[in-house]
Amino acid sequence: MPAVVPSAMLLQASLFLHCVLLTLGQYDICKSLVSTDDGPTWEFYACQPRPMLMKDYMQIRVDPPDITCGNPPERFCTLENPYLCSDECDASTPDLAHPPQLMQDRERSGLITYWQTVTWSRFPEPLLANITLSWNKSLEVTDDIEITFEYGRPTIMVLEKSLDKGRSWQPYQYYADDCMEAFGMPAKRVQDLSAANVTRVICTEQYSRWVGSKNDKIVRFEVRYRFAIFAGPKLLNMDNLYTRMESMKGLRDFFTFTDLRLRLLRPALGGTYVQRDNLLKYFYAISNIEVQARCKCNLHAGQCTFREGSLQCDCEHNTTGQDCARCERGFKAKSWKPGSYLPTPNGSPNTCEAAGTLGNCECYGHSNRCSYIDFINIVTCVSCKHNTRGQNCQHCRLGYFRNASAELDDENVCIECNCNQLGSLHARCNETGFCQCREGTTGQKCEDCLPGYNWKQGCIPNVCDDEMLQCLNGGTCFQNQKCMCPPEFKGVLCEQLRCEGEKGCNGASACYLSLITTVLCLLTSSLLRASA
Ligand SMILES: *[C@@H]1O[C@H](CO)[C@@H](O)[C@H](O)[C@H]1NC(C)=O
Ligand SMILES: *[C@@H]1O[C@H](CO)[C@@H](O)[C@H](O)[C@H]1NC(C)=O
Ligand SMILES: *[C@@H]1O[C@H](CO)[C@@H](O)[C@H](O)[C@H]1NC(C)=O
Ligand SMILES: *[C@@H]1O[C@H](CO)[C@@H](O)[C@H](O)[C@H]1NC(C)=O
Ligand SMILES: *[C@@H]1O[C@H](CO)[C@@H](O)[C@H](O)[C@H]1NC(C)=O
Ligand SMILES: *[C@@H]1O[C@H](CO)[C@@H](O)[C@H](O)[C@H]1NC(C)=O
Ligand SMILES: [Ca+2]
Repeated sequence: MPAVVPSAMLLQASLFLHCVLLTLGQYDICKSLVSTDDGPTWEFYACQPRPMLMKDYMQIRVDPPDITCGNPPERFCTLENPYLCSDECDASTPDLAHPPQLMQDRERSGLITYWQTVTWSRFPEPLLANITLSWNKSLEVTDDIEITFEYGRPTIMVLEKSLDKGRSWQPYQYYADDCMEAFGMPAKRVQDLSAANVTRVICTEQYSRWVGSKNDKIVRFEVRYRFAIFAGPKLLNMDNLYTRMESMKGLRDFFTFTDLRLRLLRPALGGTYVQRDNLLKYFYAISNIEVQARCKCNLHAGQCTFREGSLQCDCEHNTTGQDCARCERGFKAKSWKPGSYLPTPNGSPNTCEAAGTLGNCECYGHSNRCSYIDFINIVTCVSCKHNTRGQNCQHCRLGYFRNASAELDDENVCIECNCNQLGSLHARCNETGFCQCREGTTGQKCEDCLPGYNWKQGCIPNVCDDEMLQCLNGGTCFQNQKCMCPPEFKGVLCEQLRCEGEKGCNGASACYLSLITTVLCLLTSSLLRASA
């Protein structure tokens, strides 16, 4: 059957091609020169750098700093044979030292090298250590993260990640030999996740149980299983994964980080309880941390290189920045957008465009649309974003003011005035962010009261206080609005006597309230009247 042969060969050839494409990776070219009727022109595609072994670029920090063994030199034993305690850790002897960088070295000689902690001699105080891995660059993990433990895997640990270079952290996965006991979480396996809950943070018992220190040394953060939910068990259908990354909120971010942190909370115990008579067999030792990832370049770079101490995307499409997250100067006719995996297979580059390509209208990156207004013959930006307004989105909207330290094309160029509604006359503020205040009100946002005023849904003048408007004759000031007078006084500041008689208190002199003085008082008054 000669006819079959070519088609089988074709199939083989196409399979081969498929494999080549897979190893090359999709989206790996950003542009190509194509010939058209008008001569050769550039065509642009969404592109991303290849995965790399990120342990070559990571900064390791171990906390607390004195957790590394060997200073002073220390003996340790093994879980399998607790009577075999000959090994020594000594930081001052290169052959016996176990510094943190042995977690990322390449073990060319075949000799396993590892970082090791002090032993748990302070039991029952917990033996805690944090290992922080930093790249100073957003990365997208592309394969399982693998941490290799010598002498047994921890019985409790947490993997955390940061998306903002270590400013904030979130848990990535919990590990324990008993998830319920350690974290109050039911034990799950990544294999049990589905499309609906693929980004769920779980606790797993798969990598913490005692199986002997030599049998299974690896603690894994399973990326391939999670990819397989969309791309199939052999990850052949990556297009489907990429499509989901575009549409499913949080999916891309789930695989993104700038830093990782291992929180080691309890060492391997050898499958039983802690034996207090030999604490020299409890410690942590890590020989390798494998992180395969690609630089996050927002689909605007096909390469990522190590420059000036950090990984940087080699940005195309006239974008710039460590992650290609901005348009280059002079290319801000439209606002920046990440490239898109869609439509497959080449995606959309969403290139930044030179000011001028949209009918000479510069919008400083705050608008993607211009419109020609016929009767006044101008081109103007439409729907300016980032709280800007104006023909070129060059002004700030009402209620916002210009950020003096930001360029006109910065997303943060307009800052909200944030005038206090009760204290200010309106929502506008001047160029330095000062609002216009109502009477008695002060402060940049009109949120404070001048002396002699107090805040009560706006500043209202004081009736009394402890300084200028003191209550007299022993009265006390109630909430700056009322003098509480003793029974015999009245008036706003308790300045007047409250008399029982009808007329006695009209005069300037004070009258006394006894019967006799009332009589005297009446007499004096009538005398005065008579003499007048
Ligand atoms: C490890 O980091 C956590 C924060 O994620 C912190 O609360 C803890 O104190 C650190 N532990 C050590 C031993 O430094
Ligand atoms: C991190 O990367 C940024 C951007 O490339 C750079 O400006 C900064 O100096 C780097 N920081 C460190 C600690 O390397
Ligand atoms: C995820 O969803 C599947 C069913 O869709 C369920 O069996 C599994 O338990 C869920 N996993 C978690 C961690 O909630
Ligand atoms: C930047 O834009 C210019 C003009 O549109 C174009 O010729 C050039 O190829 C672009 N550069 C890149 C790296 O895309
Ligand atoms: C002003 O702009 C600078 C530069 O972009 C930015 O770092 C800062 O956060 C902005 N200020 C405010 C209050 O938004
Ligand atoms: C804004 O108002 C404040 C307070 O009235 C004033 O000190 C400042 O000079 C004003 N700034 C400008 C630019 O007018
Ligand atoms: Ca090593």
